[in-house]
Amino acid sequence: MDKSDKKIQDLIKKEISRQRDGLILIPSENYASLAVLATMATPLGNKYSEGYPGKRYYGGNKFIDEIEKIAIERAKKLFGAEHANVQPHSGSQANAAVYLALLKPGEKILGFDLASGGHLTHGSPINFSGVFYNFAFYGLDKKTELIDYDEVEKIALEFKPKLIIASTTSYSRQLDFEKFSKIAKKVNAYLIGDIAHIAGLIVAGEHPRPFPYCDVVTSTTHKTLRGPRGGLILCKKELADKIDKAVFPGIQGGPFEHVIAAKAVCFFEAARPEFKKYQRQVVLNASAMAEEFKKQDIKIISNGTDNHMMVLDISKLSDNSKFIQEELEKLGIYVNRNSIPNDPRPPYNPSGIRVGTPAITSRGLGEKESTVCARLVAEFIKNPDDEKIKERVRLTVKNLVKEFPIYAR
Ligand code: DSN
Repeated sequence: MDKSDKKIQDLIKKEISRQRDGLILIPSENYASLAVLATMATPLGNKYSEGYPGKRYYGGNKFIDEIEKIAIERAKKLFGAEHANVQPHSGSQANAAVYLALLKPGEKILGFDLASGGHLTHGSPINFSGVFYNFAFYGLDKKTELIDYDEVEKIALEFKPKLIIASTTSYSRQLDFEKFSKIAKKVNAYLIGDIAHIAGLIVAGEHPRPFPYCDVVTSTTHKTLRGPRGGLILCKKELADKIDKAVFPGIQGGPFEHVIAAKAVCFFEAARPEFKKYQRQVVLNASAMAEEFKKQDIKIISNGTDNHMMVLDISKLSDNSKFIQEELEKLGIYVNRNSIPNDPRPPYNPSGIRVGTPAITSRGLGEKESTVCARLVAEFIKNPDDEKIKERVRLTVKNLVKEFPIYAR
């Protein structure tokens, strides 16, 4: 590696140390394997490959075609999909391509409310989705804080969307794709499963599969799937052509072939038995955390978790989730502040804290340690000025990252 750009080299080293020396509880983050990281750092990124395998607009794509074909086949097999497009640069791009493929501007989409568990690209007015399409939203039942499928059906029957989105950006319970599909069929809408968060769980059998219920599935590859930063679209055969055209030339130009190769490596790793074991542990760890938060009287939205994450409602304990997030960061614990359903507070300083277990599980922490992490976070939230608690957090983080190293020096 060229060491002449010392400024950037130093900052990269510092960032690697930060990732090594902290406990990442942000549920959308993870540690990609060294094989995935090495694949991204190859000259494959030099190549222009607009188009698809066997039909490119540039020469020299003989090997790139082979790589992309392998990535596509592995993705199809992993998720039981009829078609895969591995080119989307991110989950947001994947969603943008799906809307472009299936809708005209102004047509109707039924999305999951952002504060209840949805995503910006599911119709937020400050996102392209909310600007270009006509959205209605379903949220969570006020009492149970679960998706109420009867309510979803009621809204769908009134609104008559052309597309319905099922997703879990901050929803900690399982999605019932079959129920969503019945509703979509009743109103003659497409069903899209945005599995960006739960893709790894699905592959490992820790969450029900979206196919055959969804028409299209979008995902990222860097969250529970533990691959490179990127997006993915899977769909039924009859939609393949529309989806491919929407990705290129619809919204993207040259695909990132170095990332596509890394996606192929990630799919290879995700098909191995160790991956199944890892995902099981992710879920067990999240469940252990949830139990401890409950013991500590911290309210969890939806009263627990079935997956890798949960949102803590800290509105009775603090009016400053931003402060909690920033102070925990100083102690070596990374969480992210998050809105809660019907949040009276603004998104920049909302009433919730979102935590999850993919990253700590990648470094080997188990249920015992996850319980310890939850206890520390809970104690800190309840007593943010207590120096003794802060010191305990600092020391425990130091010991845990030493006992469970990642990206060994
Ligand atoms: N930013 C991602 C997350 O944290 O869930 C969603 O795009």
